[in-house]
Parts: sequence; structure tokens; C-alpha cells
Amino acid sequence: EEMKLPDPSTLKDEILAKYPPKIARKRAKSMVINDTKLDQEVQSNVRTIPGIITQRGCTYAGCKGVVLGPTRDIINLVHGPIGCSFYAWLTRRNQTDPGPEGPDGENFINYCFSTDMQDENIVFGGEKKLKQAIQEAYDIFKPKAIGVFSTCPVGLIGDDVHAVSREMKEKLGDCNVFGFSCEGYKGVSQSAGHHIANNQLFRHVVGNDDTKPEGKFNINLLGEYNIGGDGFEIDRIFKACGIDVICTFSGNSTMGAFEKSHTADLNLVMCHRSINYMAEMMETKFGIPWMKVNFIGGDSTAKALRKIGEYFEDEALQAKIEEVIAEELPKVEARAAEARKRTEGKMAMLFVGGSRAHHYQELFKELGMETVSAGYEFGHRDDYEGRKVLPTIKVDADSRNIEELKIEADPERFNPRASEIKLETLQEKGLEVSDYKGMKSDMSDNSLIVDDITHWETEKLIEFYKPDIFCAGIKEKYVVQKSGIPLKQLHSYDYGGPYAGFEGAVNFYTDIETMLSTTIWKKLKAPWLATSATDPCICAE
Ligand code: CFN
Ligand code: HCA
Repeated sequence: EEMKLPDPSTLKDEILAKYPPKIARKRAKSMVINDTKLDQEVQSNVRTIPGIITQRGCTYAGCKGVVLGPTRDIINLVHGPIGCSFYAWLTRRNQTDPGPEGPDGENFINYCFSTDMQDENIVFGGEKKLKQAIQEAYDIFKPKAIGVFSTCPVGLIGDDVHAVSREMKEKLGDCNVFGFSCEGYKGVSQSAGHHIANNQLFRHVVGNDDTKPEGKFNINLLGEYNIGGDGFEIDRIFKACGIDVICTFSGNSTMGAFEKSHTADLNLVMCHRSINYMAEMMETKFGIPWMKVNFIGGDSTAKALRKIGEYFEDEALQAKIEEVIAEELPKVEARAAEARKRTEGKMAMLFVGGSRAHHYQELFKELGMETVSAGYEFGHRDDYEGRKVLPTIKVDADSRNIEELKIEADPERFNPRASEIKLETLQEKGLEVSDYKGMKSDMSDNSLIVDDITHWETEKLIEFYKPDIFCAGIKEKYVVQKSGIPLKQLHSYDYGGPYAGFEGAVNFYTDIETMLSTTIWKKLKAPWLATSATDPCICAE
């Protein structure tokens, strides 16, 4: 049954009271006490207030780390000081397999490529060093492609990574070299980096190979990055259903798969925030419709599969999908029922990225848990309020600095099946085509939605709700645990996973059940609560 949530108005007032008035006015708009009956606006995608501790990352992280990072046969060359590369090296847990060529196939994921800019390059320019680095990477690895990623200093000194890339592409002949103006400071968060990555991938790669696929039901999975092996689990399910994945954007992906991705019949969008741009551009140019899906949670996975079955209007496929669901879902439900003995009625808070703070509420629901408060680091209004708000967004902070590609239809290369199935027909069937329901409508009344949560707000929320589990990232983990609350990382999964699909749900239930069954964090005393230097950090009972 529904849990009745406490009214957090006094909490909100207390939080805002500590800020200078101008800042309080700004933060107030990013903190919304949910009333599902109202069309409330959640301020988002605006600049973080300088001086405030934010969870956010930078534009370079969103472009290089998130979108291009998981592609295994491109060399991602970072033009910048070594720290930008080193501190982003393999931290995101995007997994790869050796691919059909076996262990000798190209996989550069384990490497760290950087121009290692020095003071001298800042003063006299770094283009020469960049050319040398591209040449060196090419000579050693002979890759199909090299992507060049700009870090903050590159934008400040004006190195032209696009001109250098064009020149080197010409010179090398058989290597696709292209650049990204994804300087860290460029947007208000990593979100700007997603947009830049999508634009360049669309411009330089998608559509380069017209080879027709052999499968019967051909899809792309957009916005799935194979963190902790999520993509492998989803692939396993697709395979069991007889659905062919042309390309995943971009978990365990290859340049070859991106090049052919426009031959698919349907785009499935998992993380809308990072990749809606690609879905829109592919629909305009190649006529491929897209649907929002969610493979986090047993029921969501079943629902997504049924949506695909309906799209293809094929009885044999639909029967196969039902068979797979009948085989897999009972195991998931059984594990949830068992775990619920320890999780039922507990409280969760989720402050993560631009989609997981929403998607993972589903898994907590299946565990009988209530999400009392949640928010994105860098979501936009549509991620909270649904796509209906898009036309009313006046200034999209991200897009001010981002080139808008003028995409035109290419009727010659429209996928016949994709363009045959009219969007209106799908909408008539009630399929959420090109439609996206945000976080807000899925949350309870009186839950507190907080965008780009600050450190101060995190502390106050924990004090007020005393949640049973807090979900965030590595920067939050230890601070939260020192206040006695277990923290589940929903970025890296704390070395666990997969959490997507049917097997992923089972893994998640077990991990959460385990975390909620220990009292160790409550026994901790935070160092800042110690009464003397010799006061132990573990309270003896
Ligand atoms: S894998 Fe994705 S699912 S791509 Fe995005 S919005 Fe980040 S890296 Mo961290 S875990 Fe996170 Fe999402 Fe999409 Fe990951 S919630 S913050 S930029 N994200
Ligand atoms: C990023 C990547 C990140 C960081 C995770 C974290 C990821 O934002 O640059 O803060 O723990 O998922 O690896 O979101």
C-alpha cells in the first residue's frame, strides 16, 4: 500500500534560510515538493552557483567519458593536460568483450591516450603536438578512427582541433579522424558534452555504410553504455527473443556498427537525456522512429519487450517475447518477494546523473520501498516533467554554445520498413513513440524533487528523512556513510552489476537486501563528531 510522505515544507525553508537571499531564490526553484495533480516546473540545466559543492561533472566528461568512451575500436585522444585523461581512465566501468575477431580484435579501451600538454604548449600552441600524437597513435595501432577531445585549455588558447583532424584524416587516408569541441567549461554540466558527441558522431560516422542487415527485426539501442555489463544482459534477452541489435550507442560498440546504424527499423531510447539528439536526427534524416524504453526492473523490461513486439506487428515475434517473459519474470518476482521481507517499507533517496535517479525508482518499487526524495545532476526540464514541456523552454543553457546541425531528410536512404510504419499508427496503439514521461509523474505526492543537489542540502535531507539507503556517486559515498546511511553507487554499481534486464534485477534486489541488513554504518561515528583525537570512530555498544 501507499506510504504517506511527510510534508517537507519546513525542511525546504530551513535549507533556504542558510543561503544569501539571491541564492535562496534561485535554489528554491530547483526544489519542488511534488504534487502530481499540478504542472509544476522544476528548474534545471542552469549554472551551478559558484562556491556551492555540486555533484556535477564537465562537458568533456559527458562527451569523451560517457558517449564515446565505451566504443572499443576508436582511439579517443585527449588534447590537454594529462590529469584530464588520467582521472577519467576506466572509472566508468563500461565493459567490453573481444568482439567477433576474438582477443586479437581491436579494443583500445584499456589504454589512456593524451597529448600531455605542457606550459610550453599553452604559451606557443599545441597543434603541432596534437598532429604528432595523432601520427604516433596511427603508426602504432592503425585504428579505423581517432577522436580528438578538447579540454579547457584548448578552448582558451584556441587550438583548432577540427582543422588538425581534417588535415590528418587527409594525410593518413584510411583513418577517420574527427574532433570534438567539448571543453570542460563549455556547458553547465556533462549534458552539453552528450550533445556535442551526438552531433559529431552523426556528422562523421552514422550512415557511412549502407550494407543491409540480414536479421528480421533490426533495432538500435540508444543510451545504453554497458556499465557493469548491463548491455550484455540486454543483448542476451534480445537474442532470446530473436531481435537483432545493429548498434548500441555506445556500450561495447564499434565504428562499423555506428556506420550501419541507419539501416535499423527502430531506435529504442534507454537514457533519453544523453542521446535524444541522435534519435531525433536519425528520425529526420533516415525516417527511423524511436521509442523510449526502460530495462531497469523486471516489469519495465517485460513492458519494453512487449512494446517492441507491437511495433513490428509480428505474431511469431510477440509469441517468442511472451515465452521469454514467462521464462524469466517468475524468477525475478520470486527473488523480489524474498528480498521484500527485509526491504518492504524502507526509504530510498536517489541523486544521480540524468536518467538513473528516475529509472532505479522502479527497482525500489519492486522491493516495496518508497523514494522520498530524488533529483538529477544535469537533467533538463523534460526529464522531470515529460516531453510536453519542450516547446516552452526558452533558454536551454546547454545549446547556447552548441552548434545546431541542420539535418534534412534523405528519402533515398529511408529504411522502407521504418518509414512504412507511420508514427500516427503507433500513437493510435498507445505506444509512447517519440514521447517521454519524466520523473515527476512517477513520484509520490509530497516527495521532494531537488535538481543539482548541493552538499548542504544533502546533509539536511539526510537529517530530516533518515533514509535507509542513499544512491549517488563516489564523491558522495563516504560522506553519506559517515553519517550512518549506506550509499549505493548508481554510476559504477560499486563493482557489482549488471542491474539491467531480468538477471540484473535479481542482482540488484540481492545487493540492496544485503546493504539494508547490516547495521555497521549506524555504529560509525563520523570524524567530525569525535570529541577528542583519541575518540574511536566505531561506537562500542
Ligand atoms: S551511464 Fe548514463 S544513464 S549516460 Fe549519463 S544520464 Fe552519467 S556517467 Mo554517471 S551513471 Fe549517470 Fe545517466 Fe545517461 Fe552514467 S545517470 S551520471 S552522464 N549517466
Ligand atoms: C562523470 C562520470 C560518472 C561519475 C560517477 C561518480 C560515472 O560524470 O564524469 O561520480 O561516481 O558514472 O562514472 O558519472
